[in-house]
Amino acid sequence: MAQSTTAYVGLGSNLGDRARYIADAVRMLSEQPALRSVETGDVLETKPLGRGDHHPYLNAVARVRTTLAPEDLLRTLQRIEKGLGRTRPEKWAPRTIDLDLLLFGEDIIDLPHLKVPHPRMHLRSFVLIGLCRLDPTLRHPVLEATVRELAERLNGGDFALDARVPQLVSIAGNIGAGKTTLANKLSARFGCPLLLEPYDTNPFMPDVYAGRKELALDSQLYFLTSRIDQLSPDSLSAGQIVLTDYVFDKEMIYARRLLDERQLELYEKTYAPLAARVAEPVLVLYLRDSAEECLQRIHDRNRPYEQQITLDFLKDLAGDYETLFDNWKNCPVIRLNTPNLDYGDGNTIARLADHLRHYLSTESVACSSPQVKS
Ligand code: A4P
Ligand code: MG
Repeated sequence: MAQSTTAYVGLGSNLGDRARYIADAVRMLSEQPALRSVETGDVLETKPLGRGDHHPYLNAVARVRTTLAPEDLLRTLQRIEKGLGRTRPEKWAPRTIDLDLLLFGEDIIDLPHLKVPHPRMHLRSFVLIGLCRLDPTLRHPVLEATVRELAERLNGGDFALDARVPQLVSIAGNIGAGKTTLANKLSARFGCPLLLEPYDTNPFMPDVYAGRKELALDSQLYFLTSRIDQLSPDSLSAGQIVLTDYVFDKEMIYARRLLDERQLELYEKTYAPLAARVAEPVLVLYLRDSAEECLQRIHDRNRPYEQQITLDFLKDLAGDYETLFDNWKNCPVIRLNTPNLDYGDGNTIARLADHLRHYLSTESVACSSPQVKS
């Protein structure tokens, strides 16, 4: 008897009687002699991704057991699409039904007409949530993460890759979490520019950490203006991978912690119009570690002005970062635990870089030779 495999199919409809097309497609899947145990999760209404002017979709995910080879399963899906009136006037045109092969066992397939896992599934909550309902422990064989972990990175959002914007990857996390070390390793791996925080050149910061609160506003404005320079649309090219060892939004976190009420009021007025002009990251890497470990690293690296930093301050910052990324809607966030990262092992960095590429548009990416700007 032919061996059977568990495969997952994404269903989408945004034309005509959408619920009917989804139900008919599920019925037609169940009627295929080579497909067994067809199960579907909930049908979700979703905003049209990539083409905001289109009608909303109904999306669902189905699990099937099949004895077909992956290419034959794709042909079966295309036959069902045709039977339900699917035409292909242009890419991403409204469709009565779209059937995508999401996963085929643990197979990785890279043929011109068939890519499995589906190359955009990890960017779509409506796919990942559907998969989670069927089996949250299911693993993505390329990204080496469960569908539940992949869904958590999206915070309920759906994302499309877009080569028209800078492919800005921001590394975020507490002081001493290892952001700059990771940023250096990844930029060497990608061969792409790295924008570093101007930590050592901020003339006010040592005094602020030493308790001179009246200079906190100057210090914050110094950071703000340098970040605006680094992240202004004039400094970055469309499609180019760029790394930063900070996330711009940390500015408000630090401002709220370090400024008094009057300073904060003035800062917020300056911040709002400038913040509207900076490039948004397409991906955040959020490095997490305990406040105790971060403090230990701060002591070990022994920058004189940082030695005043207290454990309580680091705990407060850690809480602020958690809140920021619990509510983050702008792009996927990959949470990494610093203790699990072996920076010395080239393989760890190579694998991480390979995974990250799936969150970036690599279409016509102009990646220049490595360069460091601060
Ligand atoms: N192909 C390659 N790999 C696969 C695969 N794993 N499964 C080839 C299915 N087909 C695969 O597909 C184009 C070609 O991809 C086929 O010839 C096939 O050999 P298509 O279905 O003809 O065209 P499409 O639908 O425009 O492309 P695709 O890849 O299905 O698009 P997507 O990525 O599914 O995007 N917004 C919401 N809210 N919900 C949606 O479902 N879908 C799209 C379409 C856009 N926005 C959406 C949704
Ligand atoms: Mg399709």
